[in-house]
Amino acid sequence: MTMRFYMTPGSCSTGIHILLEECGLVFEAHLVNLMAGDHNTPDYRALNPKGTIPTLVREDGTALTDFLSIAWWLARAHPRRKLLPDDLEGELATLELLDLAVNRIHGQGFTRIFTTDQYSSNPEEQKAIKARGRELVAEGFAIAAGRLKGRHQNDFTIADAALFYVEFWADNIGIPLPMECEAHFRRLLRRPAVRQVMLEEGYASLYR
Ligand SMILES: N[C@@H](CCC(=O)N[C@@H](CS)C(=O)NCC(=O)O)C(=O)O
Repeated sequence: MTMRFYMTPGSCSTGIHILLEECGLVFEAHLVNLMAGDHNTPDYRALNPKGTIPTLVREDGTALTDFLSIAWWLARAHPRRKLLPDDLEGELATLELLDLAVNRIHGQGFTRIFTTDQYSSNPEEQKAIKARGRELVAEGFAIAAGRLKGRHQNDFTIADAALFYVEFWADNIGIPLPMECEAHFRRLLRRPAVRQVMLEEGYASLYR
């Protein structure tokens, strides 16, 4: 069976979309409209009980339901694409950066900014929650900038795809990126797989 990729344009699934393109894989893209609540339907919940995207249903019918495990599986299942370094230290550095982007910058920072009402319905509290989100995002990018220093310019691992989607969000809502992250974002925008994904997800006109 063809792989099925459940995604929402411009969301965290964009990072996985890039990795699927980098691997040159054939898959069916299934759009999940979060605003319409597609992720809460019984059919979707049967695939991914957390009701989140991305979800990847593999050729054997088994589903992976979070960014980290999908990215890790793609890298391990397609070793020739070199999406993970061969050495242990390189692998650990990738895991750290992946965690920073997905769990901290996205999970703790952007989640407070984009889904503030999940934290409080009080407008005054919401202001403070959004401000804390921006602080966490800025701190996270400062750490990421330090990790990017001294890396080989052509390196592209699963962590780069994760850092890309949070940089993309920052760029879209006007959060300034540290110099190293800005350069990283611009460099990735030139990769053919990233250009393809931007085109397919409807963002090509923003990044020519
Ligand atoms: N840590 C999860 C985060 C996934 C996530 O939060 N995705 C968001 C979109 S960027 C989502 O599905 N939101 C809908 C919801 O949580 O109700 C992962 O790595 O997959």
